[in-house]
Amino acid sequence: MRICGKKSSGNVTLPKLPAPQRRSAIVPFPVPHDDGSNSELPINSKEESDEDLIREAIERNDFLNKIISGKRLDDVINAMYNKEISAKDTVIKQGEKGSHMYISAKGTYQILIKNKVVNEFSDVRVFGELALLYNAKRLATIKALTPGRVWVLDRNVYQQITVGYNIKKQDEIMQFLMNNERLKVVGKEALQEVSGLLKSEFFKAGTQIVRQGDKGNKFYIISAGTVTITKDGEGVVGVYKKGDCFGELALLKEDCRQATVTADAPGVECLTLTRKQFVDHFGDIKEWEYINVRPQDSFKDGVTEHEDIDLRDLKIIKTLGVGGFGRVELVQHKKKSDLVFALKYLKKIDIVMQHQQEHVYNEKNIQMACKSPFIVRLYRTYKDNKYIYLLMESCLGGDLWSLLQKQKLRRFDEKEARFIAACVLESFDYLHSRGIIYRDLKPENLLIAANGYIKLTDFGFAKKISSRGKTFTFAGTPEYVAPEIVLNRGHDRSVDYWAFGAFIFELLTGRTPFRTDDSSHMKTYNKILSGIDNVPFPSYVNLKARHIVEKLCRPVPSERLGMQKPGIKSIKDHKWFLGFDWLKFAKCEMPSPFKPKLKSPIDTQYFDPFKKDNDIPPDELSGWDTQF
Ligand code: ISQ
Repeated sequence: MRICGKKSSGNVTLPKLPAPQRRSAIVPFPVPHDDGSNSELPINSKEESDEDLIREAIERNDFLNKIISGKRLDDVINAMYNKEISAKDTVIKQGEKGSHMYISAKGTYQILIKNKVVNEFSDVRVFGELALLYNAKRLATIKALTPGRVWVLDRNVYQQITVGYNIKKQDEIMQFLMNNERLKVVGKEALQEVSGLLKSEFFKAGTQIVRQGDKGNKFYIISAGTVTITKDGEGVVGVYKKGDCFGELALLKEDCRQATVTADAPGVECLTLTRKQFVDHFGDIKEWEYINVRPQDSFKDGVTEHEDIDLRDLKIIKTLGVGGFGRVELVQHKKKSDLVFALKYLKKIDIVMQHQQEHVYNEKNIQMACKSPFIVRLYRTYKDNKYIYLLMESCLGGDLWSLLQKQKLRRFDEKEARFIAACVLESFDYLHSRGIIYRDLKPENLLIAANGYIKLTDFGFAKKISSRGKTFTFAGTPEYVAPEIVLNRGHDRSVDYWAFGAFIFELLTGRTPFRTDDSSHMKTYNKILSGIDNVPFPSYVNLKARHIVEKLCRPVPSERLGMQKPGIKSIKDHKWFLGFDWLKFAKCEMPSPFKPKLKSPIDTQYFDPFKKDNDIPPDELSGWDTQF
């Protein structure tokens, strides 16, 4: 296969990968301090040589050196504690869920997979680091051969460090902006968007950051250090310190700088925003008051359909799918045979054991409120002692994942890919305009309806974004997660645009750009952090397609296509969609290339057969599900 990369093009063979399997999402775990509350960070004092050992081990680790640096590295070093290990101790056990990362400081350790020794080490190294991101199962056992010593970091502490740091940083920037007389008139919401656009820049002592008389196109906030302000003929007229801003007029118009601003020793760090970035995001405004953030649509409280259907009115026809917590059955009304639904049922005990109550409520509340031809309808829910049930619209054309596997070249042609991408974009438009992010885009979560249009389902990770505008829980399927999720920086709707870029790439090539063969997903996360510019594109992917993928998978969330002033319209207007009739499409009047050939309303030919589930879960009676 011919591949062309950014810097080189030529004959490159893609590495062979294992047979495709439906991909599971990471089950999100509640993040402490998501609300910004910040308890004291633990400090475990240690010798300087121990600090150096930890620092070097983290800096040598390919993944950790991307996610922990600067002040956070100091906090991590301070927080790590010492644990003595006896010979034969098991430090981590394969299959168990881990919540600690380790650094070996002394001793010899064996690595075992399925009880077989596969390797041995006595050097200083990091192990178990995936546990910092989420509740991952250990992929190997690490057992001490000799007495030893390890340094330990708890996930909760790591999350406290990263989330706390990011929230504190965001709050500090907001303070800077709100304290500015000119800026504060636009209100908190708009300034929150401004804060997301800022970049950090360092200026050496003596640098003239702006020069009197020059044309200005950048705005600055001092985040560390001081600057001296001078004016021709007047000399020094002031000194600005941390939190002070200059050049804000440059965001509204091409302005002549009124003074010269010079960095004082030992240098100054500023948060900056160019006029172009500002205009891309907010449009060309003339006065500060006119910065407006997009108003959110509200969910319409329409008539609830099928509210009167009782569980006992339904009979099971066939299993359509089996997932993490339960199954989906095709069901038919016993008396009114034209009423056919998909009934998803989830084991309550599993939901409680994995702390997923909030996510199941999100699924119910969000999906039930959605009425869009691009989203699977959820009509009502039921509960009993063992299960939660969701009564949904049936989509009997199968899922997009199966359809992708069945394609001759295991990929869609451009016209087909555009049709599918347009369906997803309409569903995102609907959700985002109501303040909801989806967070788990992948072909496995898309179903083909009888009219051949694609619909989004599985709202377990969907979330209404809080007024802070960001959420911190690790959520999503590894190949699709955006870098800010891996970095724990907090995320917003821009993660859906990143995933959308990866998804278009997958439709056109049969694989996501960040996929690797690593079952722990560490290599995938490394590839995500390395960015789309390091991903080779097959030569059959044309330049327009490549361009839209690269614009969606930008590392800086606010720079992704869809995050600027016109919002999602700028994706619809991208040249890859040139000539696409969005109006006809939105009315479902465009013929679909995927219309299934269904023989009856209960034809399940597009679904694989599944074995019966003979496991009867125990009752779960804690009462968390009163609102179901
Ligand atoms: C609707 N129709 C068919 C299959 C389904 C699977 C999950 C959710 C909804 C569904």
